Amino acid sequence: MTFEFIKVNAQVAKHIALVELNRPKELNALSRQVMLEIRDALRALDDDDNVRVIILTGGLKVFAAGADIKQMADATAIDMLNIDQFSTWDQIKKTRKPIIAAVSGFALGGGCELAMTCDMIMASDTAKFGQPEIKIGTMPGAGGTQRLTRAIGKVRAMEMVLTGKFISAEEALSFGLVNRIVPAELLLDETIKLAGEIAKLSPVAVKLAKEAVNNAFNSTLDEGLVFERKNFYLTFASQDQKEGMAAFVEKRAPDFKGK
Ligand code: DAK
Repeated sequence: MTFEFIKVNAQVAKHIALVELNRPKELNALSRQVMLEIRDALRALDDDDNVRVIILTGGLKVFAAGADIKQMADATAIDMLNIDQFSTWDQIKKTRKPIIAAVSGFALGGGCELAMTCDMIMASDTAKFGQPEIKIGTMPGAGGTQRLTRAIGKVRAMEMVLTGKFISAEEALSFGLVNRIVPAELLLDETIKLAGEIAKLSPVAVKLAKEAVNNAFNSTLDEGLVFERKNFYLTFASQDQKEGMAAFVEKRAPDFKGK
């Protein structure tokens, strides 16, 4: 897969794909083209049976400084409506395999929203998160008011969204926005390690479990429990469940095939 503004390595490690934003001069600003490329890459990787986990990163200097302000500056509301960028963002949410964001440097505006749309966030010690749209006369438009609030709670989200202030990696960790902090030079290795733990497991169970966790945001507890139960039953239709339990009983390592 070759793109202009992202680099894709479908096997950066066994069953692990890496998608790296590559628009350094603009601090990885998320232009329409960048978002379309991310959409296309994720679609292809979701369909690739050799890939079990996807890592999304901006490299060590910056994750992404937000949507491309220069591209948006003169747009009308109807331009925004007609461009319908949300369908590209929705693809990220629709990806069935786990996506781990590896964030170093700024993750601002759409960049913070992009990281939050992923399933987990690994942060380097230089990571900075923010929703600064308010400072340029607008507000978050790709989930910032919703996902951030769910992740860190109302008063903290309110302060970030209403003032535009950035938070450090340490604050992000203590607020529950990121999984962990690692030194910048170890970010990719540590993220691959986390991805590797998941990639060893049953891809069927992983997909169903991801879907069930995400469903917690869209349902009441009782609805979520029913959804979870159905996905749990479904794992028993997989060869992977038979293999996993047989391997436990036979005291050997399981060999999951994703069937
Ligand atoms: N867009 C375009 N260019 C950007 C950019 C951005 N978001 N951020 C930085 N750049 C460009 C700068 O213009 C500069 O370009 P040149 O002047 O060299 O041509 C270059 O990157 C380097 O930036 P700086 O010189 O400013 O670098 P500094 O280290 O001094 O400052 C900074 C770094 C990240 C603090 C600063 O660049 C900054 O404040 N950037 C803007 C951050 C921001 O406000 N982000 C939120 C943008 S609004 C939607 C989905 C999502 C969104 C909206 C709609 N739909 C689905 C419809 C999201 C909206 C946003 O994210």
